[in-house]
Amino acid sequence: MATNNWIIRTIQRCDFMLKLLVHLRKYWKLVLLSPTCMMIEVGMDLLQPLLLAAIVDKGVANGDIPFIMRTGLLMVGIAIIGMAGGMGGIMASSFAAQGFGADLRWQLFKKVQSFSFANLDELRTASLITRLTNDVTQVQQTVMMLLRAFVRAPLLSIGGLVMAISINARLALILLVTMPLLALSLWVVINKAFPLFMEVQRRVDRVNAVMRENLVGVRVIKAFVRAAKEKERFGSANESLRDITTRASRVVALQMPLMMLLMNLSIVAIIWFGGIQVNTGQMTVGEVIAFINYITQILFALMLVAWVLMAFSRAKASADRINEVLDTEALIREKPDPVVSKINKGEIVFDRVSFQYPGAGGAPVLQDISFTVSPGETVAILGGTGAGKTSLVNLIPRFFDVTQGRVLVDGVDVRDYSLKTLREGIGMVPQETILFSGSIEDNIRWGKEDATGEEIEAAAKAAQIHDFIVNLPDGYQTRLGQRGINLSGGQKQRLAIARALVAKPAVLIFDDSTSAVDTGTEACLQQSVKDYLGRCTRIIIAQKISSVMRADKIILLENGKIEGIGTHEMLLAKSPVYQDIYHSQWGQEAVVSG
Ligand code: TTP
Ligand code: MG
Repeated sequence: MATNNWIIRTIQRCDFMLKLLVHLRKYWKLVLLSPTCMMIEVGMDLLQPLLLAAIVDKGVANGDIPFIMRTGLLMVGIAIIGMAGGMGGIMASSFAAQGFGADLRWQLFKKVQSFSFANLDELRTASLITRLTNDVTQVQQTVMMLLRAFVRAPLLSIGGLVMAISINARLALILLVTMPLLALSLWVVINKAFPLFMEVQRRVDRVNAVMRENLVGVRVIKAFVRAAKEKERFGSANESLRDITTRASRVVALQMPLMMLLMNLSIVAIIWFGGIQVNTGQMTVGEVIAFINYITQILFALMLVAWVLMAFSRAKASADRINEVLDTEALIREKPDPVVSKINKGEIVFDRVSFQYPGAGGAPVLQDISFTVSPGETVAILGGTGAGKTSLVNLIPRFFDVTQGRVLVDGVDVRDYSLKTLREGIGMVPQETILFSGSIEDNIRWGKEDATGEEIEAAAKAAQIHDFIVNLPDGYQTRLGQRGINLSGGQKQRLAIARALVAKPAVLIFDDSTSAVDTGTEACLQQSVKDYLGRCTRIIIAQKISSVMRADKIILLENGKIEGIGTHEMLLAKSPVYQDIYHSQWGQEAVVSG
């Protein structure tokens, strides 16, 4: 019963690997070639002791030099064939493993691309990076080892056993004692090492996590003079990794001398009993030598198994993390038969929408939101920080799905469009500006791949960034990011606006996109964007009244509920909350732009 459990547990332990090995399917030719080559190598390895025995028994015993030479040459020839087999095996298995790794990375990458925002919130970016690189490499190495050792070890041990028995079955009985002892010692070592290696992997994770946080936040760490504290944190993670690795290595190190002891004891036993048989003429000296050779090969093969099992336990942590990504279901799914018509009017309707972030408890972030934006209208969403403005607009391009109610664009539920149609029809300038490395022109063209030079310039002009760009030494070709220039917050925002403008979508959403732009520039920008876009629906999120007062309609959001809808004048007359905001900002921006 206990054995059964152990076997089941072992199979369950290996299950993670089987799931990944499916990706090897494509390389079946290499996967088959590898053991074939290996068979040649092992076969040659198994022949050598026989020839050695012949040299000793026939050549040396009779002083037959030509025989020794012939057999010696034969041994060299066999060694060369064996080497060729070995090299072929290594090459086949490493090509297969490399291909496997590349495919796995590709699968993971594709999967991540299909993730919705909620998925990405759950599996953090930094962790995904480790999974796509480090973890894949770990598994890839294990696959390579598997391809080699799992074929070599059984071949060598069974082949060795057959040869040993064929030489002298009685002497082979020694193996009956040695093998169980060896298996037992292996079992003990592996059982001790397994949990330790699991812990090693966890602590590697921990070191990675601390390091990632520090690299990402190094500026903040400096600003808050936290370097000493962070060093301490990293130091302790690093030391705990070292400690556990040392412990694991100690256990593994124990295995080698134990094996050697068993092996040497076996050799002593063979020489002892073999010697007796040589004396009585039942066995030759050469046979004893060959026998010792085979026993050594068998024991080494078993050691190889031990190594593979160790590597397996190390790869498990990585494989689990990879499987977790592959098994994650994208939370936003497209309808199998989406609506084909494109978005061109730009009408938006929120129909009794409530929304709660997946996995979040408490009150919904948005409650019972209903409003209509007619084509070509400019609607502003005003509300304090955390009111739910970003959450609200994120529902339009379906970054998240509503919990209740529905969102319609051009009269069609957003869930009925394909994501491509929907998102092509809706332009977005996100609250957090993200630009890519490359030239300024590349970054604007990002919004529309086939944009002409004029289109790019027009968009930049409308975003009030053209004058700045042409004054740069390389103009539109100026590089950003790594080894390029850095932009100020407001410059980045305007570049992101240009990127969204260039595609001229039917609906444009600006999520607090002018927060870092001064009031004067903002007023110009609003006008130029309006002129540029013509009849395009615009949704502008803002916290400043000055940014919204010219809008056709203002939606006042508070704590996820609509507090009031109307023009500036209407709200000023009726809504006490709006009046409060207005008066608190009065004398600042309100005056400047009013
Ligand atoms: P937001 O919708 O981000 O609030 P906001 O855009 O009005 O605020 P700000 O002006 O500062 O940009 O957040 C509303 C609530 O939803 C807030 O309690 C945080 C929560 N939230 C999440 O849980 N997950 C998310 O991805 C986001 C964007 C918000
Ligand atoms: Mg926001």
